[in-house]
Formats: sequence, structure tokens, C-alpha cells
Amino acid sequence: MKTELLQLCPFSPYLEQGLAERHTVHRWDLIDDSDRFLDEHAESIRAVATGGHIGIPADLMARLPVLGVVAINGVGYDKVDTVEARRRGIRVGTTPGILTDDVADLAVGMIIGLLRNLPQAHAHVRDGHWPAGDMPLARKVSGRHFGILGLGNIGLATARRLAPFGQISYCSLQRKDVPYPYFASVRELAEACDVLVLAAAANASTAHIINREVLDALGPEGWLVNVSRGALVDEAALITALHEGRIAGAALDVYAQEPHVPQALREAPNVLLTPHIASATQETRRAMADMVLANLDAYFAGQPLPGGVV
Ligand code: 8YV
Repeated sequence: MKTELLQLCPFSPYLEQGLAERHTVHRWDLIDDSDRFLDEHAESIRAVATGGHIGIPADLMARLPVLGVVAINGVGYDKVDTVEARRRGIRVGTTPGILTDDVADLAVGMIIGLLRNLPQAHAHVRDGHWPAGDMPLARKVSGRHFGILGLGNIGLATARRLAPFGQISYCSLQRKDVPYPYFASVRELAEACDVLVLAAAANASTAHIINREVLDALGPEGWLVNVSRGALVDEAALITALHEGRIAGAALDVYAQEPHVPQALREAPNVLLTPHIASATQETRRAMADMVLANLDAYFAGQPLPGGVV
């Protein structure tokens, strides 16, 4: 008999097919009466498959008594209570390494898109405005000083891509063996750099690390780029800073309450906004799917998870 798995969000057809071949899949995001569903199925759900941006709500985990594994289609496990998972012996698996290149690629693309006004340039041609006049001049990318917050795999891959464009500095929990200047404080990094790129994991020590003070240190000639998690940024402070011109602009792929983006942020000047697409390429999502399935297969075979974090 197939094991019962709870799927918390939509996945690619490839991953959904792989899950359905192995498990009896229940779609949590499509269930109307969640209490009734849990009354009927909670005692048999042994696996959860979810996205990094969702993890598993603590109250749902608490209601699944035989849950043994949470397989995340992503690298972030900030939305899983890992202390409780460890206490209950629940394994947690992610897709480490696989999406590093895509996220770093997007960070570079967003920096160029933001400073060179690429969305506006595209609209200028597509909407037929060009014959009426040229666009306002944009800002130069090369020669900038790029500050990276978080020098894990993604931060390092971003730094390596940006190094040919200008100077790199970073702020991380620990100093790394890299040829870039280290800043112990994100405020000082923001003060020194032109473009501050967020690539750190979300946790208690990075929650709202980008606050009013850091934004003011970045200043009216500084840009913020976020490809990690919305939780790192005090979004209200960012919105105010953008509307008041206290920073030059922001390129954001992640938000505090996805998929809801406050209207004041959507209408802010000098923003480039994307809907959490950093790992969303066909190639990477397929490789991530294989790792999700490998984590589940390993768990049910009694083996260590290849992408295990708990
Ligand atoms: C995914 C992510 O968009 O890896 C992560 O932590 O946030 C993203 O790559 C998300 O997990 C999609 O399921």
C-alpha cells in the first residue's frame, strides 16, 4: 500500500507525478474543511512535501502524530520548527546546492534591471513611446561597490558574478577565506557600499536586520536587492524610505507576506519586483524535484536523507 503524503503547495507536473507514483497524495492547499480532513487522515500522514517559502505551520505539524519526514522543494527551512522536528524525530530534507546558480544569476539580473531601468525601457518600446522621445538616463552598474549580506553558497556565487563589475565587500556571521573586505556590522557595510544584496538565511538573528537605520546608512545613492527572505527586511521602513527617496531603489524577489505585496510597495518609485522566481527555471526546478523525491525515497528506505538538515 502507498504511504500517505500531504502536499502543501502546487509543484511542477514532473514533481507532482513523481510524488503520485510513490504516495497517496493529499493536496492541503485545495482542502476546504481542514479540520474534517485531519480528523480522517491525520493518523496516516507520514510525509509532507512543501516549498521553502511555506515550510510547515507549527500547528499543522502538531496535528500530524505519525509524521516522519518534511521534504522541502527549496533550500530555506526557516518556516519549519527544526527544534520541534528534532524532538519528535521528524526528518527534514532540502535541495542544497541545486539552486545556487539560479539565485545568484537573478541577483545580478535584478541589479542591472534596476539600475538600467530595463522594465521601463522594455515598456517604452513595446508601448510605442519611443517616437515621442528618449527615456530618462539610467544609472551605471560597472564600478559600483557591492555589499553582500550572508556569504553562504548563494552569497558567494553572487559575489563571484559581481566581482568583474566592481568592488565586493561582505558581512557574514563569520569571516570567510575570501579576497573581499569583511564588515562585522551590516550598518557599516550599507554605509560603505552602493548596492546591498541580501543573501542570508532567515532566522532570529537576521529578522528585520534591514531596518530604518541600515536603510539610512545605505542612503539616497544606495540600492537594496533581496533574493533571500522577506523576513530580513522591515518592509514598512523600506516602503517609507523608498517613498521619501532616502534610498535610491530596491529590487525584491521576496516579501514579508507572500504572495501579498503591500500596495504602497507596489506603487513605490524605483522598484523592480518579481514574484519569488529566483529558483524558478525549468532546469533547476527539475533537479530540485529529483532531490525532493530522493529525500522521500531515502526516508522510506530507512536511509539518511541526501539533502537532510534535521
Ligand atoms: C523556492 C526558496 O521558490 O529555496 C528556497 O528556499 O524559497 C525557493 O527556491 C520555493 O521553495 C519554491 O517551492
